[in-house]
Amino acid sequence: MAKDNKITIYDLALSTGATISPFVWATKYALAHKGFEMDIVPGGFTGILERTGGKSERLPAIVDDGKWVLDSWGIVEYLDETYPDRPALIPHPGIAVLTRALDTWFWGAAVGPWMRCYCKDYRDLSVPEDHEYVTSTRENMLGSTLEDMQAGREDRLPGISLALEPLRKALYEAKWLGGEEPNYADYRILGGFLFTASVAKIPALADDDPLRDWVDRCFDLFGGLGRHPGLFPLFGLEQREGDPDPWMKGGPWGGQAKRNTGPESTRAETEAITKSKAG
Ligand SMILES: N[C@@H](CCC(=O)N[C@@H](CS)C(=O)NCC(=O)O)C(=O)O
Repeated sequence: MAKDNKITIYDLALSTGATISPFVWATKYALAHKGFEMDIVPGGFTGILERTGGKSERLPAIVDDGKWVLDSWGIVEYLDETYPDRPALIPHPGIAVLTRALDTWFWGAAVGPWMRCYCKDYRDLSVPEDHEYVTSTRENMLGSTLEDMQAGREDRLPGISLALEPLRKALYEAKWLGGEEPNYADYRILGGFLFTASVAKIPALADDDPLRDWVDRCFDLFGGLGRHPGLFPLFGLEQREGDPDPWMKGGPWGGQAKRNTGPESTRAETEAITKSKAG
């Protein structure tokens, strides 16, 4: 299988040449993690069915020495099953379960809301022949014109950023979502950040966001796979007067996150919560 160590992947890209689809991004990282080179079939939104010879109207799709595999999760399962001697994407079945849960939360908290903040840029950046298709399908999906949906995004971006606290918390304590090494949990979530970077004409996250270290390290993996010149800077969101902090600066995070190592470690919190209101 995988002649010359190459697997074909059907891309979904913008006029900048950058991949837009979070699923395709995650799949590119998955192929690189398995040590494969990619033979990339370029293209945008329209004509996927024709490009894939009627095999699929959604991407990613890969072809491994003539064998078609569809769906980002289907591809990950195929790669781990077919190439067990190469680094595992899902080293334990529990990682798939937790990654799906994390991914579902992340789409609701960030990818969907970011889509609504950048939907007009998304259409404008797509290749010209995609404009009409992207406009009509995304307006149907979002239930509004792209212009109306995107308007007022400056008021929404800080709250979306703040909602990413679970990821920050996880990455304060571990180098990767995979622990000591990255695995598909990292690539799956990273796909949403790369999607956003492909359309973010204004930054989504603050310069000093603690997630920046992980995002940068992920972008640098595999010879800088995430450093496509068509991507926009994700960091640089300015805090305007009245905006909430874009991330939880200094905590406190309470009992759920703080490790109890004895009374010394909880004294300040105990004092704060037992302080009489009148005093
Ligand atoms: N379950 C599929 C979802 C793939 C999917 O929805 N891809 C979108 C791009 S993000 C697509 O191909 N859209 C084509 C279109 O909108 O016409 C997977 O995980 O691969």
